Amino acid sequence: MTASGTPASTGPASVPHLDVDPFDMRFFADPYPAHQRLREAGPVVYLDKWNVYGVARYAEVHAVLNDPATFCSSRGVGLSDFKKETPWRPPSLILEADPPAHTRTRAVLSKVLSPTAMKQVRDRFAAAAEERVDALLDKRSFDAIADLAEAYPLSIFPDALGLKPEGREHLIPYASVVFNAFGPPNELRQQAIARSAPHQAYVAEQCQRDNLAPGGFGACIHARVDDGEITATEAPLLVRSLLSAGLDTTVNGIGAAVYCLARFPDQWQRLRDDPTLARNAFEEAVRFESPVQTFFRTTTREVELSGATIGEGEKVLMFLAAANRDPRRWDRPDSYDITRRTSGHVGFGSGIHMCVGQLVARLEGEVMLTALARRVAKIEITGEPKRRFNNTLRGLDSLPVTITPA
Ligand code: OVV
Repeated sequence: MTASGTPASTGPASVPHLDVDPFDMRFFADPYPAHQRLREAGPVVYLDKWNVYGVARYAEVHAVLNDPATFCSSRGVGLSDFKKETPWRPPSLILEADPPAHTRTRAVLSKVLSPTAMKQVRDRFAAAAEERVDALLDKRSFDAIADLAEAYPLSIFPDALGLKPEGREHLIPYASVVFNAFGPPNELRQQAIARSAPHQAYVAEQCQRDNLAPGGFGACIHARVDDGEITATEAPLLVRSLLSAGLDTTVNGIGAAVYCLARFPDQWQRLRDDPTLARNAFEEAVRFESPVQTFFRTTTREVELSGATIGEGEKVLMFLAAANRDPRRWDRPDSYDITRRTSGHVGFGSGIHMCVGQLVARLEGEVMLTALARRVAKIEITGEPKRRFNNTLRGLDSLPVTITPA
């Protein structure tokens, strides 16, 4: 049956067919009514626009994420099936890999971004957050995206990686290409890839061992070559993963948190009253806005999922953002509540591929929200927020605000 109740004429029977295009500008402008339709249509749906299965309920998104043998990543986590199409760039050795290949590369990045590594950078990250907030308090009125959500991660993450100062303007554009490329061959993806050459050239060069400062995350990855954990060919590609996934994601995570706190003054007041809530306020923003909206998996065999039969070699689109607001899983899912028990949200994924950089993201979010809570009395939105359109990332292009000192 289609969502309108008529029998489907093509495609798999027994699952509801929907005509929604989750990569359309109108969808991005307000995804929530469509997320509800997707969840309500059934546990598994079929999207005729792109010929893929979809899961939007928490239980099924969680189940797919936690069965990586059936729902694999090595055929790509975008719409493109690497078994049928040549990837636009050499595949990621961690994101686009399955066990056993994934296990070793994951262990390397997991160690490089470990709790111990966070201890080493914490004071620097916190001082930079305080400096940024002080500079913004001098301005009073600014763009919370360019001047805060982008400026703060740009002031710490490239240095933490060990990148040279020149060419850093390529970092966000490169990540934007990466996340657009997970989508279907729409205008966003095609334009992004068409213009990607200078960004790709920059990134490839910076991933080389000689271009990464000692002590940084990049040098730490290359150091694993010396004890034989990875090869000299693998190291630059693992550095590439940090350049791909480490910056634009936190830009949109911090942007989401500031946008939430600016829109919901009662939650801002609670954070001011108790700045130790900063880490959970950030986590709740990741649940509420889901900066990474979707990922795909590919089935390695015929599988039954919640009564639906999915054949081998099918793409399954996971709506992380819809799962994070599924009323079957969350009380008052559409409320931003900084004291909510956020654990279990899938904004960072779940299972063996769950965000390997999550401690970096949380550290950045925590220290920035702590600095804001301690120094700022009020955040007011003073102009129309503008949305940034990307096939995978959800966030704003601009958010005009005025802040008042505490
Ligand atoms: C999670 C993620 C997003 C984008 C790129 C990569 C990972 C990568 O490993 O390159």
